Amino acid sequence: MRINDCTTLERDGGIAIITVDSPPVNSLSVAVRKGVAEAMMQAAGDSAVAAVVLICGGRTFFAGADITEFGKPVIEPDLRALQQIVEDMPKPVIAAIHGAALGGGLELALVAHGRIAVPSAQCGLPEVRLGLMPGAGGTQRLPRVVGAARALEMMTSGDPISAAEAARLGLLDRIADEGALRDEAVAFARAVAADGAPLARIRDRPLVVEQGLFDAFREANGRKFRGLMAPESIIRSVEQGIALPFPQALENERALFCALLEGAQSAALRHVFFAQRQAAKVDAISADTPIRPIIRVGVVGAGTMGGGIAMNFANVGLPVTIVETRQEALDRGLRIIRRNYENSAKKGKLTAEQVAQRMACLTGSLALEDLADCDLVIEAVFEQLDVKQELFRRLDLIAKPSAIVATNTSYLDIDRIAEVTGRPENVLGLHFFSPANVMRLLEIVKAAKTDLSVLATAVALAKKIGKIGVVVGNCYGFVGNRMLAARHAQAEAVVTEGALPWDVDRVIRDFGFAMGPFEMRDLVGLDVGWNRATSSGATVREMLNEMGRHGQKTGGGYYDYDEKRQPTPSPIAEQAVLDFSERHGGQRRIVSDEEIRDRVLLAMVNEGAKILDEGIAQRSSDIDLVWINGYGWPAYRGGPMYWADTVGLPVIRDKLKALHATHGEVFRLSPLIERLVAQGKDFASL
Ligand code: T1G
Repeated sequence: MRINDCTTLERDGGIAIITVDSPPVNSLSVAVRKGVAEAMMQAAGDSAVAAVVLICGGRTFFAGADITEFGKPVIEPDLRALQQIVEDMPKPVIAAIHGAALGGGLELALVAHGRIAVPSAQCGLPEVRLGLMPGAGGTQRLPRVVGAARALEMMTSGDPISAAEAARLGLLDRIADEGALRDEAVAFARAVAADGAPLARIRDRPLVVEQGLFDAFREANGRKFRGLMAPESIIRSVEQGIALPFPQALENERALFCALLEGAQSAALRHVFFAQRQAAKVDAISADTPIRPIIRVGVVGAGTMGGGIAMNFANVGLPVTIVETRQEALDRGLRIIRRNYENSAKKGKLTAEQVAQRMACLTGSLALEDLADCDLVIEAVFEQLDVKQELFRRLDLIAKPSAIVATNTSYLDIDRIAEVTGRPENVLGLHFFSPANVMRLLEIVKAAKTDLSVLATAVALAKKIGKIGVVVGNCYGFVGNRMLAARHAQAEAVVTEGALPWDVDRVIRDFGFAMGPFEMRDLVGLDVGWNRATSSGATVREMLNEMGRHGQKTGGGYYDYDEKRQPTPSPIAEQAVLDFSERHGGQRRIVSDEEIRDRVLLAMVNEGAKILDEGIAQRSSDIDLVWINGYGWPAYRGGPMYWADTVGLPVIRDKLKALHATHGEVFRLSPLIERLVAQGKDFASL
């Protein structure tokens, strides 16, 4: 019988089967909670029912609380009330899991009296990724099943575990055959009912915790948890819960959860969660925009970028032909790829078989002609327009007519590259970030003539290879590097005026970045984009390069590095700064941390506003994703445009106007900010 729009209650002999089907992911919305509660109570009152199976339709078991309900008044029954109904049922309840039991979904399964899943299922408590923590008993029940140490790892990483691992840990009681979940769950329920044993509740299990676990865990993860509130709340909930009666431990957990829910970090991370899903929705692309099949991929260039790019496709089983001009460069590139995979295998992230499978997808060649049957060719050659144009002329003659030809350029004008081919509609930018096999961001750059089916294909391909694909327009630096240029101009300006590089890095690191602009420059290499032939000491960076100080790779740049690459401010770099200031900046002065932060971050926000106004980015949250996933903007601050909204655009406007008055044109206020303030709106309203 139908209980409500998303819940049905059926009988299979003495077994009641409650099925929830609430697309897209069976999140525990009001309707789902009401439906399951009502069905449970009917099953409880039905003397012909000996046990209950709780199962979901669609692609997954309950994927957690309904995130869209957060911040709204709670409508009963809330999740904990539903859990109480299940846990207090007078007859066994079996949770039957496929897809993923996540967050509140797993917490609901934990109050059932048994859990069965198909081999492909996953179980996890990913709340920490939303700046939250399990708020429905997860911090109290999971440790009672898998042990406190493993539970802390799962809850503070948010990583789900496989059904096999869950079964090994005792989180699952049985594994069903794929496609037989319902039948095997019914059989399991029937067996439990027939057994007639008292109904075991996880809450009644003892919790044994090794001495010193919590402080050791804090110590081991201090760097990873830096700036984040949720991990500490999770640890505290488990730690404090030990000494409390279970009901009080649940109340303590709830109080910690609510504090996070009402906090700024969770609001920002929930913004990022939805922003990631929004990014794939491109206004110009409709559901019926054709997506081209990408069966074979070609990569030109086996250097750092080309090799990393190629790995993304090999990772998902796509055959990739990598072309180089010299055998030793090709061999070196393939050797580095293999080494990367083998390092992952050493860390347990890949099996030896997976390494072999991925290497088998890669074919090296010295002939562009070997790319003739590729559906997509990506070039990652020297960042010089004439070099790329010449390559595109050749590729245009070799690649099949339907092939998409993409450039990985960071700054060059893609229209100038497309125009040398006879297929500008099949040309776009696929801007990967180094290391390309690790960084999740992919800027998908639409050139003037890029066909929409090519764009749609790139958006779908980004999801397939696990990238966060953000569609951006064709301008100098697109979105990320254009704002990076604005940031760096101010970082260098404040150093010329009186600050030192390590002052700027400290301020930016204290804001939440993993490293500051000068540390990042040393890491990437000061000589990237530097030309010895034309270098004339025109910037501190040129001065350092001319001294042979190219950053970490030469043991010194702005910082000196020891054998473990630990940085210390370099007296040589400091002298270069002072000399440069004397030549260009006049009298040095104290530059406050607040001024450094405002100038560096507001220059980025102002540039982001111009990018929006020019239509280079479709929405402000796309810009947030670019900076979080490409440049390390702290996700718990939501991204530059989200952060500006939290500061308040009127404040941003006034600060920019003041900076414009003191530092000139570079801070001229974006008209978009002026308009939004006048309308009482913010970036998110666009
Ligand atoms: N609530 C509401 N909507 C959700 C949702 C959720 N929990 N999860 C996904 N969606 C939407 C998503 O916005 C998108 O919408 C569509 O579903 C498909 O998602 C008390 C408090 C389940 C692994 O953190 O990890 O429980 O864009 O594109 O790639 O302790 O969604 O189509 O309109 O991601 O196949 C904990 C979050 C919540 C899981 C599927 N649970 N979701 O991935 O599809 S807090 C989570 C995911 C909680 C308790 C606490 C993934 C997925 P639209 P998708 P996918």
